[in-house]
Amino acid sequence: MLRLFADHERRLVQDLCGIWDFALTPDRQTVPDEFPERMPVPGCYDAMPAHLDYRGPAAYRTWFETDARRHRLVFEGVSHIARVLVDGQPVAWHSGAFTSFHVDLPAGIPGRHELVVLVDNSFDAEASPLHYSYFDWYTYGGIIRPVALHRLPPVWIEQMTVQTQDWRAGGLNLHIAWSREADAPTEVEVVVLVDGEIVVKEPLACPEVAGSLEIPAIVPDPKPWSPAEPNLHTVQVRLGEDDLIERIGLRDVRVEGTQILLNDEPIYLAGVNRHEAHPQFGHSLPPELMLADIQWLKKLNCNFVRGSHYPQDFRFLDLCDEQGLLVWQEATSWQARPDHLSDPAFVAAQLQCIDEMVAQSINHPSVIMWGILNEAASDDPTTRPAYERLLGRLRELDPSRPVTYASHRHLTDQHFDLADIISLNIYPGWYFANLETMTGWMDNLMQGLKERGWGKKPLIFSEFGAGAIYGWHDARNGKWSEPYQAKLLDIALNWMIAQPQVAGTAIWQFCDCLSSPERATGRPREFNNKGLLDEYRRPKLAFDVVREIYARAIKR
Ligand code: ADA
Repeated sequence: MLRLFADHERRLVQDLCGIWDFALTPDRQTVPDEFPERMPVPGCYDAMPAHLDYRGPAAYRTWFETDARRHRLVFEGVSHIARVLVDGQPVAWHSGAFTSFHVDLPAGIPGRHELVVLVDNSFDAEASPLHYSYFDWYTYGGIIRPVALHRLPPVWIEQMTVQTQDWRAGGLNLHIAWSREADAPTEVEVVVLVDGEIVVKEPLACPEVAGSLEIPAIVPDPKPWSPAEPNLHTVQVRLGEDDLIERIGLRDVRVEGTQILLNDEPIYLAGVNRHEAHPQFGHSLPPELMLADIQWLKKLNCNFVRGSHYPQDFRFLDLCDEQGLLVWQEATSWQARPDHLSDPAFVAAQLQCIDEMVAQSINHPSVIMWGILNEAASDDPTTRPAYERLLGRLRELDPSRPVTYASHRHLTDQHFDLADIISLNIYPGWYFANLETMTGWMDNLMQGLKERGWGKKPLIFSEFGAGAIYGWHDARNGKWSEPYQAKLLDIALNWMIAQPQVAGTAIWQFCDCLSSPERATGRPREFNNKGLLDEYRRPKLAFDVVREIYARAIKR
């Protein structure tokens, strides 16, 4: 199962997901002689009973068939490092768990092929600069997202980006990148269908082996997309024998003063942070569970999810498009230090992650903003060039969405001028202050923001919360009890939704998730227990408290 809708009618796409052969390996170069085990793809080997908590390299193997055409293997996510071999030959290397990459197998090698993927979830800053053992979340290893085999015709579509020019009238601009075989025809027909209706039909001259074209198009019967009415339109481009279908939503998002406007109307973002994690499936949530998560979010009266702290699965975004949830899509990072941000290899890995994330999620109407560098050293002036570079890259790739970063440096932050939205992670009542003094602390924070001239942009409280062990109540109802968490969120949220500058809130967090062994002492059960639900999605007391407050907030 790949996209949650048919994204090709003409191109042949084979889903390679299933149970593959598997073996542990001594290093990430060696292909084992034997593959004695079996492993699900997608799946996380260190979430499976045979290899719980295993950190190290492993090998996966399967077979596929090709005819004489060019074929493309698409990997939607391999954590953290992947080395791909076809028929024993290395053909691709990729680092970074949560974005996709592909490898082309040239035309003219029909037959049955062996596919081996060497995967490594080790922490190795040189080979994999996005992942570190100190993170407050467990990065699982494996082929964590689907794998597919595409059969490419002589001229094929690389990518289509659909930009909404006019969300009311349905004006679109399509950017289509294509490639062709050296001996392919140098002219093909381009046809664009919107909701099944042909809106463009013209010849395309393709003298070069790769190129791109811009096509304006109009949606014949335009219906805007919003959380209340998530209307979707399909855009299909046919290029010679190839085609690609994208699902789009007509909507506009922009920032005006302290407000976030969706289709010209101010919107309050009532949200939570969500890790893509489950004790049994690791990062590889089955689509059934993704939909269940969305149903919990809807029950909670949420209209917003922050994808913490990495690009969320494309199938989750497909569901958010359908269900009308707004998403903050974030590049992979957690508490990067000044030495990271001044390291060219780290910045290059961030740029790669941003490029891949934007390319893969730009057509989702649910994605309304981009985020980078969760809780990095944004109070350190030496980190400014990195912020400028990464936020600049996002703006260059997609001028249509606001950009932000979640800061825990509060009044000492140096880079808020670079963001469209100010986002703050705060934990009063948990790491400091208490239930009585927390609103005083937050009043001072707001005052400080104003004094520094930062009161003029929208403000999102991108994290706040309290740990609660599922089921724990006692006479004192202190920290780690469900009532303490419920009370803290009651105080925090009621205070936040009353602040005019606050355009949104993302509670930390949707559900409990496994933390890393390095953080275990401050994390009972080795979990980050600040979920409104536990890791098996059982709601805690705070769930109903938040549900009631968010019902009011979304009408604010
Ligand atoms: C940070 C971080 C989260 C989580 C949280 C907490 O703000 O961004 O990933 O670790 O703190 O629970 O303390």
